[in-house]
Amino acid sequence: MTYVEEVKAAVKKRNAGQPEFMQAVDEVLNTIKPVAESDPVYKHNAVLERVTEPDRQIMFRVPWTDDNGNMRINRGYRVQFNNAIGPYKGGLRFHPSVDLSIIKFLGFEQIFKNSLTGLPIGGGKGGSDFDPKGKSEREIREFCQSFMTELSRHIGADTDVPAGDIGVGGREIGYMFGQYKRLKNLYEGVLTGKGLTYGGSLVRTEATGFGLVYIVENMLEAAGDGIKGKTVAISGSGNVAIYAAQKATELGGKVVTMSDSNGWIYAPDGIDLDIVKDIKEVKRGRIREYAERVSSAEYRTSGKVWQVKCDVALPCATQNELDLNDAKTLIKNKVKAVGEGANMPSTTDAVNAFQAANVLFMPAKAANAGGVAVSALEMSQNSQRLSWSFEETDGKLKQIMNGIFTKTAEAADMYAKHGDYVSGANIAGFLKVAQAMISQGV
Ligand code: NDP
Ligand code: 2IT
Repeated sequence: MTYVEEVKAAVKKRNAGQPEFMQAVDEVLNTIKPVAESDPVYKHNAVLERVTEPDRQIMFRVPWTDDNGNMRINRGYRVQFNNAIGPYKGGLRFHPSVDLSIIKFLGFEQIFKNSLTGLPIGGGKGGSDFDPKGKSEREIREFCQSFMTELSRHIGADTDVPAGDIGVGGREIGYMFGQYKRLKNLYEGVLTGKGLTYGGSLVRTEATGFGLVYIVENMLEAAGDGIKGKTVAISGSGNVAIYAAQKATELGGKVVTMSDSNGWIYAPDGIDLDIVKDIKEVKRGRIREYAERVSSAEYRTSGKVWQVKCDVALPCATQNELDLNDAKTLIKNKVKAVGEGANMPSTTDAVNAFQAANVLFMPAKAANAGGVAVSALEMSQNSQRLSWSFEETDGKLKQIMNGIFTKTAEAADMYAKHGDYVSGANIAGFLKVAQAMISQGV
């Protein structure tokens, strides 16, 4: 058995019942074979065994009371995966589907994504199976405070810096920051994605979606093309989807779909984002309401956004939302480029199908790294006790995405195949972390 196969088998045995984590590990290990097996230094230092085993996995009980006075219990998680190149960094997800497998897949991906940004941040992820949908403002606040009461023991501005993810936005970060400050008597940049009046960075809200479109534009340009004039299908209607749609529109694309977990909208003339923002960011409503307000748009509850003919597809909702059938439909409809805004939104079969059909495909680790990159810029600003302007921060984001594209493309050319950005991102991300781990001897 080769080194990679040995480690894959051992990880599988040790982590039975964690399908998403295994999916993420298999993808990384399969693609880094050309480097991990070309030099005995990796096996000698057990680098693959070490990088697939979190430094620490924290699970805790989160008690809170609902509006009827009943006590409710959820489970909280923080997986501190790897801090070879900086403090643990990664989001918190509040969604009923959250379990250890999901948090570990996200934390594992985060190691390589954060490495690709070129900034000094390690990998971690956390969250809870708490469902924020339908909860009152008071219930959300109490849950966030209770969650932070335990989490605060494990994090710190130089230790582990969480941020948002699904179900965790500016409101939740605010409540958690307030509770941390109260418990620790410390005003420090322990969370990113904070409000602009208390240490947040301009562009953090937009960063993941903007960064996604910047790198998709880089990828199209390298193929002599661009987003201008393209029809764009987007899934999701949360933070990433909204700002991907905004930037794609600003660059001359036409965004025709968005979705949530109940259904999706098709707007053949292009989506009006002011209306989406009002529904989602202000009223916390459902995407269905868009079609109630815009008569030319349709709302559908069967099928998926991927059945609409498009040139560019940006999955921005959740893991494994785009499967082989969806990939086949997109390929049949002549999709040119796919950029993953969500983490691991395409199944392994779907990724293989896109690559076999020569569709330009930018994987999540590279494509959605803009969010965590601006989080790292927020950490820098907090340390300096300064705030940078929107233009300056957006300029840095653009530069970082450009750098990620270049590193990814070069690693693909050097170790895999021209245009194989999946291998390129995994290899470029891995090399830096592996070197740091070997140098530090732990
Ligand atoms: P939000 O909570 O703001 O939005 C999530 C969107 O995806 C909503 O429209 C939601 O619909 C939909 N969605 C979530 N889960 C499911 C599901 N199981 N089935 C169908 N639809 C679903 O989250 P974000 O926009 O922040 O995150 C979206 C993706 O981007 C995630 O994969 C996240 O990990 C990734 N990401 C986020 C970053 C960030 O900075 N926020 C950075 C990098 C990656 P509904 O409202 O019905 O639940
Ligand atoms: O998946 C991700 O990169 C995020 N949810 C953002 C993490 C962060 O620390 O900003």
